Amino acid sequence: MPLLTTACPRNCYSTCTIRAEVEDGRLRRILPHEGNRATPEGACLKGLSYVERVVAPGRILHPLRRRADGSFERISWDEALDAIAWRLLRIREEHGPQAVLFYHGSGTKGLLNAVGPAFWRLYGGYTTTYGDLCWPAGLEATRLTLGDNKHNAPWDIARARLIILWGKNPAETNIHQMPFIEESLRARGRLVVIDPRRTQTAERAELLVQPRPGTDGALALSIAHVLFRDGLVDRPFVEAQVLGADRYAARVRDCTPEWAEGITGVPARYVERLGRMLGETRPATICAGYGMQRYTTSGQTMRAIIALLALTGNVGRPGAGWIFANLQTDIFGALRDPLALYPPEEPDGVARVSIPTSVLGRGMLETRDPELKALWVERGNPVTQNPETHAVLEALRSLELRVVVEQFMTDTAREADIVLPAKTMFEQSDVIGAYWHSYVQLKQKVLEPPGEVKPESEIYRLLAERMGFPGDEVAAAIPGPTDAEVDAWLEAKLAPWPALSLDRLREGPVLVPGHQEIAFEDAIFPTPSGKIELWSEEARRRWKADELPGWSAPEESASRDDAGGRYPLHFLTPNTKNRIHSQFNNLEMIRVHGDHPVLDLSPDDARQRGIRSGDRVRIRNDRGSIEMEARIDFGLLPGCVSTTNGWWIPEGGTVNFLSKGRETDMGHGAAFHDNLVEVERIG
Ligand SMILES: Nc1nc2c(c(=O)[nH]1)N[C@H]1C(S)=C(S)[C@@H](COP(=O)(O)OP(=O)(O)OC[C@H]3O[C@@H](n4cnc5c(=O)[nH]c(N)nc54)[C@H](O)[C@@H]3O)O[C@H]1N2
Ligand SMILES: Nc1nc2c(c(=O)[nH]1)N[C@H]1C(S)=C(S)[C@@H](COP(=O)(O)OP(=O)(O)OC[C@H]3O[C@@H](n4cnc5c(=O)[nH]c(N)nc54)[C@H](O)[C@@H]3O)O[C@H]1N2
Ligand SMILES: [Mo]
Repeated sequence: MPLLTTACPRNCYSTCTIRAEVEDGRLRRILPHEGNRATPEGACLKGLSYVERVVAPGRILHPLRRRADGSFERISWDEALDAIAWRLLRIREEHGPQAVLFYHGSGTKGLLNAVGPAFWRLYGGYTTTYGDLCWPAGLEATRLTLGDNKHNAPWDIARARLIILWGKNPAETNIHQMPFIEESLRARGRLVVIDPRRTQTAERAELLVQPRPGTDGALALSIAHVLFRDGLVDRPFVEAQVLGADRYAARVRDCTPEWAEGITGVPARYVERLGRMLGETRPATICAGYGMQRYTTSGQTMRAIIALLALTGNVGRPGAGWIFANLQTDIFGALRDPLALYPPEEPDGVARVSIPTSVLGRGMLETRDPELKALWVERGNPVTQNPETHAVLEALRSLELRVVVEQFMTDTAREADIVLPAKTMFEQSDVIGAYWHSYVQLKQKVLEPPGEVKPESEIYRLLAERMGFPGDEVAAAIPGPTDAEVDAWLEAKLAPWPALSLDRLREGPVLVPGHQEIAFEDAIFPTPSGKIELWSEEARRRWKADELPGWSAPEESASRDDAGGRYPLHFLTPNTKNRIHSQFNNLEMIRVHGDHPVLDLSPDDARQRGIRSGDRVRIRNDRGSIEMEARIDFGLLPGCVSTTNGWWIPEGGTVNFLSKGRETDMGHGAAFHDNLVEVERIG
């Protein structure tokens, strides 16, 4: 049976290389591909479930139009495209092209994602979003400190003698990292996890440190205090490579472990122990997750954590370093584009970037001159995944035209006037990068799209024709519908890199040309000073932040108590093993592992509220409320409650009804983990 090499383009660290077994036009099995040294085990359960996902009963296979009663009816492509083209032309004439908002989420990676913006530029301009829901505070903190976002190859962590997983839960979110961590443990490496939850990852650690959410900056400053106080700083390294260490020593002089205990709740003796471990164990790797950098002060927090590696000489060496995001495959620019860090600057001046994605709902409602009239959504589920679901729904419902390109009837698709059926990863070829390993991959087409499904590139082409865009400009920007035309478009993008031909990529993943296995081993730090910057003037200039890393309480945190104690619980909404955000939960293969949302509470918090496992509870704050089943979690830090993000509204548990749209201190990220709630039993 034919086995075709392809790769999983989900927004996930692993970006696995896989083999697809196809028989009679059907996807039969997903098998491993050992050509990718980072993911030789093959796909996770989600990846295996693609055999169900591509043919799942709820898959949208035809264009749909909303009826007056809110239900949907099947329409033809001609009807759908005519209706959209006509309304888009009228909106442009009456209000200008920028009355249309083009929104994309992170549903799939690939170079072809660039055809959306290309279409809207041909339309004459559009409004779009800037920033990102996911990782920008950490990206920016890393760029300010080290000059670039890259890290050692995934397998290098096996050489670490000390690994600190700081707010990262790879046993669920990056399962392919765990075998390399195990390898380090087998060679007597040490593992520390810092997380308010006792996660599956923490089960492997010798030490679990549980800070109050949003207080990691204070913990890091205090560890630096111990390093300076006890002479554990790598002086020769710091003198040669680090800017601002002396000023930082002065900054942390009063940040004693007792001071940190008062803020973080972490016993002072643990802070001492962490300081000694970091100061005395070489090489050390700190791997930070993305969950912890979605607070209003997390840019500064991340800078304080990276500083610990600079002070101990753990940069540019095997088994050492800062693992956050490895953007070495970002050679096309476009690879990073879907996750843009800054407001994209449009050289031709046609797009108007006006809405931070972290405040999507309110941003849309407040947009003037022109007001928004239409919305196009692809690869995203903003109703479920963006902060302030109430505001996002209100904003969507205020529009004249909503088009959503989707595979399934998500909360966002259900709000649409017209739903267009989206391809899956198996139904069109594309080239993808990654953000953990450094392989460039061909996500190969292995199936014909089912029903009347069309890839976005074809949808845009058909619309462009109807709307009378200049044919030559369309042909230059958007590939034609045949497989050969798509391949030629991709081949042209790859042309500057002879090592990356499509033929070569068809065989398997290719390490990006110029790949650095040990990041910064050349001691080249592209910062303004050419050194690792603990003192960053750019941090002040660009973000009005202190030049040095520091700590202040997040805007919404129990220690500030702005809500007068009405909302004493930190609401954690982490990711979970068997979904990617709001995807996969509609599949039988996934639902057998959990088909309803559950709220974890510590025994103390539950007892105080008369709650027992299995009770129904309401989680609420001034922004909203949701209801679900309670479960006692003996590993959870008291003062925190936790449920996974990504449940659709009809399932209950859409966590962003309670979150607030706010920007992080750096990078235009979403600080929606600044989120306090109260919980009560309702049955
Ligand atoms: N299976 C699966 N894998 C995924 C994803 C998925 O949805 N499912 N999503 C992908 C994406 S887009 C992302 S962004 C990554 C995210 O990957 P991770 O960062 O690993 O995931 P999260 O669950 O968001 O956060 C990790 C941990 O941070 C902890 N945390 C929260 N607040 C704090 C804090 O203030 N301090 C500390 N120290 N810890 C804190 C949470 O309790 C959680 O256990 O995973 C990627 N991989
Ligand atoms: N409260 C809370 N909210 C969060 C988070 C959190 O930790 N807590 N995490 C945040 C993070 S890290 C992220 S990255 C975001 C993710 O936010 P999103 O990217 O909006 O979330 P997904 O649920 O992955 O939705 C992607 C959608 O794209 C669709 N899709 C997949 N492939 C294609 C395709 O080829 N074409 C089209 N048209 N559609 C496709 C899928 O069916 C799915 O509905 O969520 C954020 N929201
Ligand atoms: Mo993310």
